[in-house]
Amino acid sequence: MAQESGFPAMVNDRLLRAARGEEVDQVPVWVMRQAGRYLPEFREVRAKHDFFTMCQTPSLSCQVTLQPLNRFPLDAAIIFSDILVIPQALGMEVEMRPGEMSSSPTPRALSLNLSYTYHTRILKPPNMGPVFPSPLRGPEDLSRLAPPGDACTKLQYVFDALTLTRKELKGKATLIGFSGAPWTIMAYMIEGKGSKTMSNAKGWLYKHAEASHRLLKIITEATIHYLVGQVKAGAQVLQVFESHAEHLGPQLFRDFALPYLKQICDQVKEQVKQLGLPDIPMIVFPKGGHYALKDLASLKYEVIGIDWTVDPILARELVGPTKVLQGNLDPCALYGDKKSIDAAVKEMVQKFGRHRYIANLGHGMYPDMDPDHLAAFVQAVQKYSKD
Ligand code: 1CP
Repeated sequence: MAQESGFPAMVNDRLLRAARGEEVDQVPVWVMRQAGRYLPEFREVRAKHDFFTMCQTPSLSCQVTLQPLNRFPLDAAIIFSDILVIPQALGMEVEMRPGEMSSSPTPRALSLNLSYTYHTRILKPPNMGPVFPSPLRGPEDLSRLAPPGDACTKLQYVFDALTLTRKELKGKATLIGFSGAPWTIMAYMIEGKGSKTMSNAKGWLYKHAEASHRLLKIITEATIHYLVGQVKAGAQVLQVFESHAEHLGPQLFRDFALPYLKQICDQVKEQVKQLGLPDIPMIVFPKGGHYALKDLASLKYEVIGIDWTVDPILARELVGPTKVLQGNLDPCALYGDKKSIDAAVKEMVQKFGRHRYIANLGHGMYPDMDPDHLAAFVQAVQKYSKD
């Protein structure tokens, strides 16, 4: 097995093989947000540290990245970080604040940060969300941003976390690095937080098209440096999250998302080649972007992630026979009992088929999900996907 120097030999390269379109003994599986608040051991670490301190401390990032792998036989680890480290590196302030509560916990319960049960759902863990105290208000604010070429010097902590985690994984699973896609990052920089409509950010696309492209170029340049740095540091697969594709639609996507996603894939692959490193499989995940699957299949990303709103059979028709698909169980299916999870996974695996497929949820884990139900998901994938 080809091996870059300095890292342990791969004991399990199932996900890497599947991402390259090679045959595998069983379908590889990992899930988005597999490290997070649904795990008590994560909440324990998180109670002691601020979210971005965790991202910025390689030993903590490595520790929580490995937590789900200590519980479940997953084929990949995704480095614990956030897509919003790019706006931070471009000079913007981002805080993680408690957001909407799904029930109303008492302040005391919140300060204890632990008193809820999965079965009675007396209290759900608080959702935390990113907030930019000073979002971009208009094109004139672009002058506030640091040069994209310098941004990566501030992200050495992510590279250090990747190198440490790759060593600690001991070849038992593939290490995934990631970034946000330019439109998704732009949306946060302008909205200042999550938004149902993204109307401020979309307003820019219609009112300030030229400035929107300038901003997207800045983010794209920083992201290319960042992803190449991740590969140098030990990432074996890269996922680009276009989490807010649902807000665009075919034409806006073609104008403001696709060219930048293309540039990222082409440039990262080219620069990795120039560095003499092995070609790196890349995944693009356009959440809510069912309308863009055919366009995305024209890019060089080996893997296309789909959410649960797309039927796997239709997705296969749209992307053609050679792309690898990743996804796509509705995360909320994990609220069902283990029998229903098993049945849903059986149907999912049957629809995708066993090859050119990476099993995942259609989006991330939620904080109030039962880890045992994720175990049932992983077990079912393995049960129904063996050759
Ligand atoms: O296990 C893993 O998946 C690795 C860690 C990871 C990843 C890949 C985190 C930790 N964030 C991300 C990516 C990320 N961050 C995305 C893309 C994936 C997606 O679509 O969900 C997005 C959109 C963000 C931005 C973000 N960060 C949000 C969404 C806000 C919104 O309303 O739009 C939230 C809630 C966060 C915080 C966050 N990031 C990660 C965790 C564990 C958390 C929860 C906060 C905490 O624990 O305090």
